[in-house]
Amino acid sequence: ENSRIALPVGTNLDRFIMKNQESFPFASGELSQLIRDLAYAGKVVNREINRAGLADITGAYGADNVQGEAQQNLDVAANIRFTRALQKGGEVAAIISEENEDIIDLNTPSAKYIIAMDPLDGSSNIDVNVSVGTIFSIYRRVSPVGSPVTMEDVLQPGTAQIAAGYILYGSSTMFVYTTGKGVNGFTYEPSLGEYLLSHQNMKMPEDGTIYSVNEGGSKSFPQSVTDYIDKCKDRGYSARYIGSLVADFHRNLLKGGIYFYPSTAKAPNGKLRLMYECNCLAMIAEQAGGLATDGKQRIMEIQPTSLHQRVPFFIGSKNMVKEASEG
Ligand code: AHM
Ligand code: MG
Repeated sequence: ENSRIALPVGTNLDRFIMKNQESFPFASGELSQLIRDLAYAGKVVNREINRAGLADITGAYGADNVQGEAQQNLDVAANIRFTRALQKGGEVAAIISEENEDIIDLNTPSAKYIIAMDPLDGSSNIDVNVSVGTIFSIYRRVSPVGSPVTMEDVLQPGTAQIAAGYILYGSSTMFVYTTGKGVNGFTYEPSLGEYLLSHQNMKMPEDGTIYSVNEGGSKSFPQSVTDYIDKCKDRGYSARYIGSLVADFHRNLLKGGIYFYPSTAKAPNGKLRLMYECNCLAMIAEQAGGLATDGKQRIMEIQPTSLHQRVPFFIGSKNMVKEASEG
């Protein structure tokens, strides 16, 4: 099932991509370049995050993003960094981003790929020095190359992702991605400026003892969800909630656990966005042996109808997600 070439721990990301590109589903050189562009922009964003407490770039930007949330300077900076890197790289026809209401058409009609991304998720955590992340999905456009990008190109279900990944700006910075042949994690070595292979062929434990949910909303959770939380408590599970999706997911990926954000009175469809938060992590989870649902159906099979649509989200260790989703 995992046909990747085994490479020693410490192999750098560029070499890893090069050695494995023959197993990519499509024109390999272009997808390789695209992943390198994302990784590079991640280094730049990492540098800016590390300086956030020093440089005059923290705090509210004075504008709201499309969801009406206070936008932080670093959200804007990260959005610009990634967009610019992808524009220069030339492999991407369009981007959908949490920070932009409409499709960002890069005016490169001969490019084959579409990116959905949240350039800086959990950014309200930056001012308090807590981990944040970048989330990305890569699709191949469905309309003919050379023609203008269409809504159909961007509104593809998660099952159509050809690659997905995240960057976690944590106590170490990590780049974790999949092209559909397992999940590999690279840790950033800042003095070398390189991501080094540190977590090969990551597998999520099928069971776990961690549950991650903002229980402050539990008065309006569906009954099935409060029942599940009670079961977690009866079993003495640990509650862990950072409030940064990538960080919460990453911990559960390594240790075994479940993250969920169900519907609430405040957020009737849940809070998280299907296109650039849920699908990506769902692909990583499934590639690592885990599962992701909206409480009923597999996240990756949901046909998206709008760019910023929200869904209830249950993700993590297979058996835990099954139990929480059964209702
Ligand atoms: P954001 O995209 O505005 O940063 O919101 C997403 C974040 C996730 O990282 C996190 O899991 C969730 O919102 C936390 O929400 P809450 O504060 O309601 O628990
Ligand atoms: Mg987000």
